[in-house]
Amino acid sequence: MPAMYEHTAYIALGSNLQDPVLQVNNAFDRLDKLPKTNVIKTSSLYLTEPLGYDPEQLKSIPEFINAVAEVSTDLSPTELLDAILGIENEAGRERPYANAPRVLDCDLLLYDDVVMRTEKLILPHPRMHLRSFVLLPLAEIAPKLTLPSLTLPDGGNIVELVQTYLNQGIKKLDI
Ligand code: PH2
Ligand code: MG
Ligand code: MG
Repeated sequence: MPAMYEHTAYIALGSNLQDPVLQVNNAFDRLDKLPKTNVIKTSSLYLTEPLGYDPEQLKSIPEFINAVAEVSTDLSPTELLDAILGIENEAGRERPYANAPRVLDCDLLLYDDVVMRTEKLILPHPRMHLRSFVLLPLAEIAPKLTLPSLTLPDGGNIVELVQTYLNQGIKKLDI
């Protein structure tokens, strides 16, 4: 699908509850149905080990399905954020504690070259460059992407960045 709108944004999707493959595929559909927004590209789905939990917690955290979508949009960054939080809520997202297992997490990674830091939204996403479950699917659909260097330790090209994290457990699914 060609870009129909002014702006390009990348959104990371993650799920580790209630049929994660279905949840992520549904999220692709919901993104495409947002006003003034079209999905341009979707990555493969990746089965990923939970990252950022202590060893005791890990025993009770299911593996994730992660993916990234590129969208073309005329929504502003905050409008797009509100829209994707709406998609999380429709999927039945609950937040009992930080990083709790979730039916759907939608994180706005990048919006054009916008660099911003408000209470509600930080762009680029402040942890995206540390996470294979974001970088690998992003590199798959946007290998030429260069991240706004201001916020990154080493800036640079997404494909180079991803090499650092290939030891984080991640497996591309053939579906
Ligand atoms: N999301 C987190 C914390 N850890 N690990 C994986 N593998 N995938 C995620 O989406 C994920 C995570 C917080 O949002
Ligand atoms: Mg997240
Ligand atoms: Mg989130």
